[in-house]
Amino acid sequence: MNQESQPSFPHRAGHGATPGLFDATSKLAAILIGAAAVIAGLAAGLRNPFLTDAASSQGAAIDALFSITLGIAAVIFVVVQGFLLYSIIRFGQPAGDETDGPPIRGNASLEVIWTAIPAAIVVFLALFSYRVLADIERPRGDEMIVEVTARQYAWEFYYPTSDIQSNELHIPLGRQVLLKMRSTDVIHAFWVPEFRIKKDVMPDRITEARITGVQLGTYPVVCTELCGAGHAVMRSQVVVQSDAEFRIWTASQAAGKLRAPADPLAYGRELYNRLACNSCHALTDAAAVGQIGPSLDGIGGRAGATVAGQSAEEYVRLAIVKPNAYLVPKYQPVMPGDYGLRMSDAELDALVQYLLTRK
Ligand code: HEC
Ligand SMILES: [Cu+2]
Repeated sequence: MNQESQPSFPHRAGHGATPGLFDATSKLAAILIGAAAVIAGLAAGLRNPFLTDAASSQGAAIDALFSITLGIAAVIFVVVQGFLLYSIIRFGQPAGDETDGPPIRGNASLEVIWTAIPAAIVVFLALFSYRVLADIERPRGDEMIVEVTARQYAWEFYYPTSDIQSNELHIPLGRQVLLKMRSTDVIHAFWVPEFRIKKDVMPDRITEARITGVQLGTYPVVCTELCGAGHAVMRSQVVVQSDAEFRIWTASQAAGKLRAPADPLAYGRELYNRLACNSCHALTDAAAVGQIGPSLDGIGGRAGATVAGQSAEEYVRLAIVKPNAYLVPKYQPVMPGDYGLRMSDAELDALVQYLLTRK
């Protein structure tokens, strides 16, 4: 053993050996950096923008699993790093010491311990995960079914019991909802970050997810499977409402639906007001007083004579679905251009026929 040989660190050559492995300044710097990292970590952990409070009961169970896993990982991290740090300080090789360490041939009890503890942790986490999964997938008594259709690039929610179709998901607080999901084209994925629920939506099978909103509010529904050019805008929202609010919403949706027109006149009148034609067009029969567009009293009588070559029916239909194709003189082109998309063909027919009766 040659204790007088050159230090093994080339950059120290010629400066003589520094006593100890670290000098006081680098020790202080290491401690400060470590302390700052711990404080930043705590701050980020307490105000984690990626993990807001879970708004579903399933989310709470998943968060509990996540916290336990994170907690175990944190303990292991601290213990391992602690031993590492202790070893560096306690057994670090002094500068200039080039002797060999003592020969070690393994340590049976140590190896048993560091095999047994992780094995126990893995088994515990597997059992815990299984329990959480079984719990969040267990049907409660009176779950409400919502059929979810994903298509490039929109979500659609259908309530079979009330025969309601909506592009927003509304659910009553505290009631379990079973989502039966299907795609009409490619693979999408249903995700509500605040609910912690993420599930693929496939074209060839129905996938299911259960959600129970436990916090009133509106949360984003996100498609989280790259599904094409419009993937980023494939979003909707889920509204968790009180029972009463949910019933009002259901009633308003049901009222807005196409009903078998018992009385075509009454039906046309209802469509006229529901589609907000009344806000712009006066019409005595519908008690409408709007002033932005021309009054539609007598439209059935004059429509055939407005544009050469267009029958009364053609004119009225076109005036609704393509309002700017012909502008009534002295009026601004402000009539919405999307009525053709907002109405079913049957609704459009009924509305046109109704207006034609106004002579
Ligand atoms: C935001 C206001 C607005 C709404 C809502 C609106 N319209 Fe109009 N509409 C107009 C204006 C302004 C005109 C005249 C300019 C033009 O021809 O586009 C017009 C023109 C028309 C005409 C031609 C009238 C004529 O005298 O030749 C018809 C028919 C018509 N609208 C029907 C409807 C129906 C049916 C609805 C509901 C489904 C509706 N409009 C909703 C503003 C509106
Ligand atoms: Cu998608």
